[in-house]
Amino acid sequence: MTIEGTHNLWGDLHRPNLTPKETDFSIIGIPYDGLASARKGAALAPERLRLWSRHLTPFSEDRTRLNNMTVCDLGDINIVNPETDFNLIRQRVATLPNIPILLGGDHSVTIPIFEGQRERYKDKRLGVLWMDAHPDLCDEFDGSRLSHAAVLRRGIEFGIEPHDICMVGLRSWEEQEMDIIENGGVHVYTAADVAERGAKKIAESVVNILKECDAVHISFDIDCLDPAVAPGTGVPEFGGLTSRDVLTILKSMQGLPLVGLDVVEIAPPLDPSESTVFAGLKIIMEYIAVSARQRQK
Ligand SMILES: [Mn+2]
Repeated sequence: MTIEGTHNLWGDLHRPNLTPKETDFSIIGIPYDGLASARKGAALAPERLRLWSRHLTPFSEDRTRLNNMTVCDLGDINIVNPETDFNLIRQRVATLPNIPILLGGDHSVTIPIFEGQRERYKDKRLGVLWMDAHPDLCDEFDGSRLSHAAVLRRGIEFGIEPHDICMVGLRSWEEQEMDIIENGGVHVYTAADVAERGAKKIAESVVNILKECDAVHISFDIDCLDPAVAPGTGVPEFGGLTSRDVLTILKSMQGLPLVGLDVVEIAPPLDPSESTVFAGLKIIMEYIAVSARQRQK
């Protein structure tokens, strides 16, 4: 099936003739789902995200014009053996001159992303906004330390301080995660907290914590959303965030030193409507809009 776009790649923001140094964002696909524990399919996300990005308009929902923001789509990094190939991701992230937007893939690909960001901002305080139904704080899962359930645990080992981590949307737990969750100093905002206190209040609290950091990376697992709106994901968890919660939280990050985004666990084959792909695209464009608004100020 060929689908002609109504716009060009990334809602016309992609500049095929410019390098990362000359653009605001680098987009990199990582079509890998070999470390997903339940259902696979996330390897197909970069392709579908790019395809439908041609139907985006260069505007955010609040009518911020995005056309002064530029994107360099660097294509995919292919992973065959994560033990060795994850290094390609770490290296790329560590040496980029602009802001990376990475398209998973299962969440395991964020392990080398964290490692690369840690390297790039090595003398700085790197904070993380972790949007996910799951903490991914297992030491090992399914026999692997690179599992998509061990991502944030590895991140902490790379030197991200637990008190610089805000986790939003949590609602599923493993026993081996409990010590860090309860005594480790990470900031936990469950999906129930967001429903009860409201996304705005939660976002204010997150910003108050992360504004102390020199650099903030957002890791966005699509399963933080309720499966009613984003069913195309490996491990859907009932009782998630609403679309509006997510957009409110993203928009509220304005003013923070944002240095990267990954959007992971979108599994297109598990959602024939492709609403989950479109949710991912919205998150990417609204992330770009935060920078666009900042620039206009
Ligand atoms: Mn998850």
